Amino acid sequence: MPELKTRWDIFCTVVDNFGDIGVTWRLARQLVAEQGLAVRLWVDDLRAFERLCPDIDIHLSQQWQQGVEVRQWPAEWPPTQAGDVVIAAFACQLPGAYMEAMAEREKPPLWMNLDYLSAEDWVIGCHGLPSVKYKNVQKYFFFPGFQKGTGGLLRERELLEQRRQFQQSPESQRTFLQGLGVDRAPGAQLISLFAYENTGLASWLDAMAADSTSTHLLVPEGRILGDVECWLAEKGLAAGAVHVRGALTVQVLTFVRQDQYDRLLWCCDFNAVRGEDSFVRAQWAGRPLLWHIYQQEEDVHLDKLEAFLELYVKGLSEPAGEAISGLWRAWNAGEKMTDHWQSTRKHWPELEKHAEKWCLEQALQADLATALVQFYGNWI
Ligand code: TRH
Repeated sequence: MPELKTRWDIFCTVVDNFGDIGVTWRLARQLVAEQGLAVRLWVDDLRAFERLCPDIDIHLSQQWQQGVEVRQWPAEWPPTQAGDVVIAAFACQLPGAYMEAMAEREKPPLWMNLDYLSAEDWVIGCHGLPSVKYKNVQKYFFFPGFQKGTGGLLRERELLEQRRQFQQSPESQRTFLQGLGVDRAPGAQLISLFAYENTGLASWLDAMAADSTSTHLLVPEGRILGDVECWLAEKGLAAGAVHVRGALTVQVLTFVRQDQYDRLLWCCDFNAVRGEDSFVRAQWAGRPLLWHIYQQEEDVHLDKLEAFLELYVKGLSEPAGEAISGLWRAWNAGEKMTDHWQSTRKHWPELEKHAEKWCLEQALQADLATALVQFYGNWI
């Protein structure tokens, strides 16, 4: 008799942006491809999903994508058997009828909340602890993280090897960029920009335009575009637009597929990223980065920013650490970037080496999908 696969249900409500679906889709794919599990991904907003994965048919209530059973999370919940493992992403509330189905199982499922990523120390103490209980079903906290004792980061098994091969092949990079309509100007540094609205952008663009080195800035369509338009004094920017100001070329790209976005990051010398998933992917790119953190009430996001910086600058010389921290803090406060960018540029070779080292150190931890499977293995 063939062995029955463990069945995992992942629930995702798209609060805003792409991080919720970005993380859960990546996790679901990896659990299928690398752990051989049967995964159902319940998503309440297939339109957001479609942006990351254009193969999604937004009209279907059930479809298979890369081995993952994708289910539209309907307002009217259908009778459904609960899985062996249930993941509620980012504290989303499961349908009441599904909770009943969990409680009705002969053996209750492992129920976990996959939390937001944070580098704060308290995460280590809370990772894996029991949370609330529904009838006989116990929920557990599962925290991603950068340090030992956390659930780690999402990282596909072949990711770093694929990245290494791609970065060693100028031909692959050229072909990929050409596919996006990008012709990298010789000698220009390539920078990608994915961020929320930011009042600091104009000063950063000023600095790049006035620089002695030329820069080719690639901006996938999104929330930062309004600030780019203001700076260029050009309305209605759309994919394909290219504008040159001094040493800076600004090019707008279409929002690419999630797997292509990795390649874009791997091509660039520097990546401005945001939220959660792109932030992690930029770290796996092994290149210096700038993080625009997702703003939270009472500025709690600033503690998260500081906690990450504290870890990240370890191993950097003091001036280089101060330069990159200053840049990140200014960006997240929407402040003037000019001086911070110049200081960062001064320490470029050190920051480049450090980005690769940080990536390899992080890769020593078990990846998040493996850690989840190990957690389940220890629990049964
Ligand atoms: O979209 P985000 O701002 O998502 C945020 C964060 O996750 C935040 O923590 C959360 O609270 C909030 O959503 C609700 O940034 P993030 O996490 O980087 O997600 C973006 C996803 O989009 C990521 O999976 C990469 C993907 N992407 C593409 O697929 N193509 C693209 O062209 C770009 C720019 C991104």
